[in-house]
Amino acid sequence: MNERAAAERYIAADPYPWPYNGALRPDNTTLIVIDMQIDFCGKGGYVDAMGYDLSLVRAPIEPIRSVLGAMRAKGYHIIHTREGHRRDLADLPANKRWRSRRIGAGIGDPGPCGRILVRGEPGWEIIEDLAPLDGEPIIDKPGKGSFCATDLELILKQRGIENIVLTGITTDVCVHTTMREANDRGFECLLLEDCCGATDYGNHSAAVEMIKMQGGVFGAVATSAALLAALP
Ligand code: C5J
Repeated sequence: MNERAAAERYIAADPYPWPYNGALRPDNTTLIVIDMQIDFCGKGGYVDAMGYDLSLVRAPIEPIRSVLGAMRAKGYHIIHTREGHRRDLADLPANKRWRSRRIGAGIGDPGPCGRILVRGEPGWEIIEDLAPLDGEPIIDKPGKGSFCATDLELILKQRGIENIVLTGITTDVCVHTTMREANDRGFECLLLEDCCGATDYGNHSAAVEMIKMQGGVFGAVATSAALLAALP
């Protein structure tokens, strides 16, 4: 085995072993935990107010906890995101507010966990089980994608990150939008399917499947077990 081959490391993934070039290292790889907030998976939050089954969006909590623990222990970068709006709602598009009110979960309106999806409110907080540690960047985003109107790309570039492991909720909305944004910027992306969840199981499955088309059009898909097995 030559030196280069010896240094290569891959995670068993579909449709190709990830990352494409075998350059999986703590210094160039980040885990991103997307929107694991009370509003998206807690009782009385935004998703609950819309009437969706919370068990689907809570299913990834334990798998994410395992991956987070392992990647922290190995010194990988860890980044968290939160979806939410300024308290004066200056960054809330009128159509987003209108649609949310139409389904009975008006963004900015009062609910059991405070004003829905508003920064600083109890429902906007990341759940305790997955609380960020000091030094782990938290990206506050007004939209679905983590790159839109945030400093995420600058932080990734400053840290020399090439590979992104995506986890969080919801698979078909914020996780997928972030994966697409990252992929278009040249980042090598992996989605951990059991570490994601959606408000509808069919949408979760479809979102996972579409990543694998065209040879991995947005990157690759693996399980938390495959990632844990690949960490040295
Ligand atoms: C949604 C998200 N579904 N975090 N946000 O509105 O996926």
